[in-house]
Amino acid sequence: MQSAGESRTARKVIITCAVTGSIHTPTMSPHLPITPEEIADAAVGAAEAGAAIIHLHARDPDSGYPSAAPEHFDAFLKPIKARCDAVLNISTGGSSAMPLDVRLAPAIAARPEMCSLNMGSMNFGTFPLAEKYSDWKHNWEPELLHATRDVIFKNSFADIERILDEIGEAGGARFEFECYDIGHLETLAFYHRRGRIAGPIFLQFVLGVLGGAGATVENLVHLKGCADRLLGDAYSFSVLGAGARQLPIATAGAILGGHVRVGLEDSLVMPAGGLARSNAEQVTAIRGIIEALGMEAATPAEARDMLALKGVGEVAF
Ligand code: KMH
Ligand code: ZN
Repeated sequence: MQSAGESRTARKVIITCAVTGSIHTPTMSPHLPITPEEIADAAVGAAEAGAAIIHLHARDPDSGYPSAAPEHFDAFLKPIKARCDAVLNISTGGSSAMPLDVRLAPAIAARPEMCSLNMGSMNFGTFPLAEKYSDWKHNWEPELLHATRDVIFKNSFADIERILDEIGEAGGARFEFECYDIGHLETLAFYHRRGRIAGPIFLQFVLGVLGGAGATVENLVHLKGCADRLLGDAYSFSVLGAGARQLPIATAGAILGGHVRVGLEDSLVMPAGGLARSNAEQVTAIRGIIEALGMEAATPAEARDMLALKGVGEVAF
């Protein structure tokens, strides 16, 4: 047993902050970053609050519509890189409505250190969000949400292999492997067994998306048990809970030995109620919990080391 005064090394927890995403729409929160300046400020604020990784999507600056146009990414990638040393992780998920070529264009152009990789096709229902609002800022918002009743978020085996080849092998990026259910873990393990995915694997458990596993501690414990059996010590994991259970589920992830993801992409609110006023507010909250549990937020340099990233000198922005 550790005695009083005995020194110990705190476990380092990587905080990822996903600052805007493609699920939430401008009507839902005035704090959702839309323009390149807002996205850059949100990213830098999150990094200053303790996020080591910033997960990035872009938006059309005029309408707020989710965008994967390389020029919309260009408008904030360099400015963020100039202002902080966080790892910049470019989404390859884009939005479920985008074809794969469109989704991959910004990551192919920017050659980032890290990208998301969604490990299976699925329903990705955001249409229940539309029931909460009536006075929309833009007509596209309810249309996009309702369209998810009949859209498959397509991530076929061929799509996954293309991302592994073009963005991993050729571009030098490593991945945030987004797994929403048990089948996605089986697919990840399949490619690991085949030698297509080298360790260290960074697995993101995505809980709470309609169409995937719900945001419960029971689901997280079960999924982690499956991942342990399938991947052994080849992986570390992070946890995101979509919606109001973001912080409790991230806390459970930290307690179970994992890393955490927060940000307005995944939840617009704070656990005590009310809108989060910034991404940094959510980072500060989870960082406080991590520190209260005797752990520490990993720095970007520590995250780069843990995840074997190629380094910021190797990106194309
Ligand atoms: N918005 C998350 C639930 C991606 O960017 O590749 C899923 C996500 C997908 O982060
Ligand atoms: Zn994302």
